[in-house]
Amino acid sequence: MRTSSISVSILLLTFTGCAIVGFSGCDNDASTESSVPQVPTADASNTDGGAPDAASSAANAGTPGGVSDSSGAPSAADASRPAEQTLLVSEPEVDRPTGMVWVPGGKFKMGGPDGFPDELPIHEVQLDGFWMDSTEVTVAEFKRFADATGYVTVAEQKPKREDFADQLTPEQMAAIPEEALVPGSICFNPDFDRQTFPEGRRPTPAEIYLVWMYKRGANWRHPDGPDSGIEDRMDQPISHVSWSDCAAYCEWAGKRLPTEAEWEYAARGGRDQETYPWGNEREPGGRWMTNIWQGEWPFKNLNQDGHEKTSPVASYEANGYGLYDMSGNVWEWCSDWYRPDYYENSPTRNPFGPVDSLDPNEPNIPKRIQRGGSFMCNANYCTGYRVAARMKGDVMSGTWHCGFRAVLSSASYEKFRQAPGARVRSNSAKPATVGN
Ligand SMILES: [Ca+2]
Ligand SMILES: [Ca+2]
Repeated sequence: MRTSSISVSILLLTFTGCAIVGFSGCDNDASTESSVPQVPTADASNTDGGAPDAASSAANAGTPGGVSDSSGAPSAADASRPAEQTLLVSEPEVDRPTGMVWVPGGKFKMGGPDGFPDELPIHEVQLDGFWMDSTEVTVAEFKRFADATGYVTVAEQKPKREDFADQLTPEQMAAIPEEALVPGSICFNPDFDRQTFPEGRRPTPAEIYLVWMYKRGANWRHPDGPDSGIEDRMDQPISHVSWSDCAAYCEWAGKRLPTEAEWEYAARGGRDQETYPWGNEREPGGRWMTNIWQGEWPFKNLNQDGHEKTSPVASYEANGYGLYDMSGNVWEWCSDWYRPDYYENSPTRNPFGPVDSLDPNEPNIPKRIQRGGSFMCNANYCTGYRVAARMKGDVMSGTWHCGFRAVLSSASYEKFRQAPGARVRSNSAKPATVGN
């Protein structure tokens, strides 16, 4: 059952030609930062290197907007290491979860100087080590989950008029045309009006709507619409999944979504304040290192990297931690709520994000963090493929260019082993054991 709006603005724009509130497919607007009020978080006083209190950390991953909480967000167990303990660096001596790599604990400088205002201030973060999926979750892996559980994603369900109650007035809700209330998801609109879309300057958030459309029948089984399928995409990343869809997968797999800090730390691959997972040069030696958009977005995709849409995961080199596609291919959901001012208040150790969400462009829509950019990102607009770049999305909306990968804390290893979808490496010579 839907519990919140799905991409209400794109849906209404598609069916009525009128957008009421916005969508954040790729709208990181640098001009919004100065108007953001400075609201302290529950962990604002915890900037001395101590671990956040477990209870408050769990609460920090809380759920405004009526979105059900689940394993998408870190649990109290994940934050149970007291401040006086040294950071967990080395991988525990247990059977490694299948498809995951160990990201050793440590400290790093989070944020970057060359992007948007919400990437500042650069601040030190200390993290305990964790396992992370080496690739984005694939269509095949998500299908294994859906086949085992019968799970139905948000995009596969018919929206109801009352789903929009938090974002629209009663009059606006009543004006939604019946034909708009069909299952679907957000896709690129190749027929956008090229005469009205700006060239040579950054489009406004409202203008960005023009290049997206709510496509009926689009979902993870039909990524480009009802006439498309997944038979030839099993090794490609899942897309059209909402945050809650990802959380449901994580619950089944015994994992959780990464915090934003974990995601950026992992993406950096051990490099200090470099722009990309592989260094500072986007195309070293003229070689494309990731699946993004070449040419001027959204007019012309020159397709120089060989992939116009999603590419099979691990088509490009891994970073220093053995992680693939941390830049490009699809955006990846994180557990944190989005606030542009969070870095001013972030605790130092194992930050779990703010207690609530605020996108100044769309303050009524609860949004979670997305990271890493996608095949739709390019140099003349969002540059979301930089490791410091931040994005946010309506928690109940999937899109054709956002997926996810999961992580696992050492403290949750025993719970993981008991999860119905858990898998550990099959080549282990050791008997199955659980963490200490
Ligand atoms: Ca590409
Ligand atoms: Ca990615």
